[in-house]
Amino acid sequence: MSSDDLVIVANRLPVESARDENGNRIWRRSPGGLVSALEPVMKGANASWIGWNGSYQDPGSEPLPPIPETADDRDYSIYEVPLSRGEVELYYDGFSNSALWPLYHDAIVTPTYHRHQFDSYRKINMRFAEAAAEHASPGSVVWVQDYQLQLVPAMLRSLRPDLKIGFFLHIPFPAPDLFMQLPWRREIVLGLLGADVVGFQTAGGARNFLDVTERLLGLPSVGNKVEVPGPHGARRTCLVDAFGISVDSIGLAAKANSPEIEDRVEQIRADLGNPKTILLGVDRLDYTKGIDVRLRAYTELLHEGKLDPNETVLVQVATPSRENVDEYQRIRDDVEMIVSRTNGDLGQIGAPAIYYMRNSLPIEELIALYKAADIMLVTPLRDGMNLVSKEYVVSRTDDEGALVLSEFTGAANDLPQSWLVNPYDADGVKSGIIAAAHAPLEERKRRMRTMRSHVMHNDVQKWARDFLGVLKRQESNAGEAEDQQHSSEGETANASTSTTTDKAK
Ligand code: GDG
Repeated sequence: MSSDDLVIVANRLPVESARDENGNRIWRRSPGGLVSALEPVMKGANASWIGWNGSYQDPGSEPLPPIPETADDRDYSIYEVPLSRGEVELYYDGFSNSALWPLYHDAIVTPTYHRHQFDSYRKINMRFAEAAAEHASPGSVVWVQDYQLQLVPAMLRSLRPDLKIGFFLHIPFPAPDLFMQLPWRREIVLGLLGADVVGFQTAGGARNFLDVTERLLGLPSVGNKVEVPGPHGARRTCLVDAFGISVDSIGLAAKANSPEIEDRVEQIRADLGNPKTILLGVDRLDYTKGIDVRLRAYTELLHEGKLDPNETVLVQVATPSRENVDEYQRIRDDVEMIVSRTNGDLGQIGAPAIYYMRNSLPIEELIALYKAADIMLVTPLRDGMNLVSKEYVVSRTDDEGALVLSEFTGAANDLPQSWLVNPYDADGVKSGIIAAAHAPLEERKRRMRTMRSHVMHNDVQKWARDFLGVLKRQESNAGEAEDQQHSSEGETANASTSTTTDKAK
């Protein structure tokens, strides 16, 4: 078994299983920003990626072909963490997406807390920590990603005190009063504090985390550092900061400038009937994204005659997501009811008011849609960052287009030249859309140029380099194993500290 100097630990692997045109199982690169973000920093490093391959591994389930050692331009190793259907239900659909996801998004829907789901979360986090402990070479850097794996840093430190451990949370960290709902709040905070650097999308998230650290554990911060007590009176430092994620700006802009995409933009506009104004939404079909908010605002504007249905269309791409979780079925029903009502009331033969696609499209098609859209609608009720807004901006190499953006996204900090709206204020969203639609071309261009320049200079590769740079500079905490037997109120961490240390290299 090889040992690696940079280990990425994420719920999902950078490859996913699919079928080719002959129906054969193949592995292909997963879509999404994290892979593009991390591949450049993994190149040249002795690197590996640890995660779940997205398929249930139960006795009797269809065996998948082994993931090839190398594929395309990949030059890092991949290690799979197997999960059964039952484990995915408890750890992923359950605790991660029915407790943590809604809680961390301002409890837009009510989080549900079940002990057996948290037990599974703890068990699976240990499985990931053990895999990382097994594959990391002595003194190497391990970067743990996102809310599904918040216990991994402390577990991994107890298994491998020699490692430099970083953690990045892709979703918001909630206000302290909300976080305090979580029955296992102490265990989660202690889990994160096992890292040398804990990164958040925004300064607000970092502040919230430092607040709960003080409230729950009585550990004050000095600047952005917390002194964490270890075993035998030892102390180590955990650095907490904001590192706003971004997109592969150069790669996306290059695609946006390709002649194939230019042709596709023309064709899309023609297929939509060459309307004066195309509005666009692109989101996972998730209740945090405010898809219903923008559809309602648009429908009202059509009914009120503030937008002309003969000159305007809205295209909404809604990528299927987490369909085993009840609340996702509910938001799908809500969205589809609005679409069908609006089209029933206002659509004409060959000219619906809303084009709705519940589909995952190739990235090239998304870029063509971004370039075809006069107004991009990004209206989440809460979003850690929101990459769609940044993808739109870097795709607009013509400097045209207008972005209507929710204040409650991390991206709002980076893109203040957008038309910022409060998604809870229906009239405010409508005014934002109208202001963007009526803004003079020069003003739109000025705003877009500034935003594009910002995202071009602050791309995802910079995000990864910045985080890893801070992690590598962080004073060495090596050699101080964390006591893993933390007890939270009513719950005891039963993470084993001994079973796998012999596997560590
Ligand atoms: C989480 C946080 C944070 C969407 N539909 C298709 C497709 N996508 C791609 C987009 C974009 C990505 O998925 C979505 O990223 P977002 O940032 O908008 O939202 P989440 O999925 O909720 O991401 C978020 C992010 O992590 C990164 O830290 O910004 O706050 O919630 O890249 O383009 N891609 C393709 N076809 C689709 O149909 N190819």
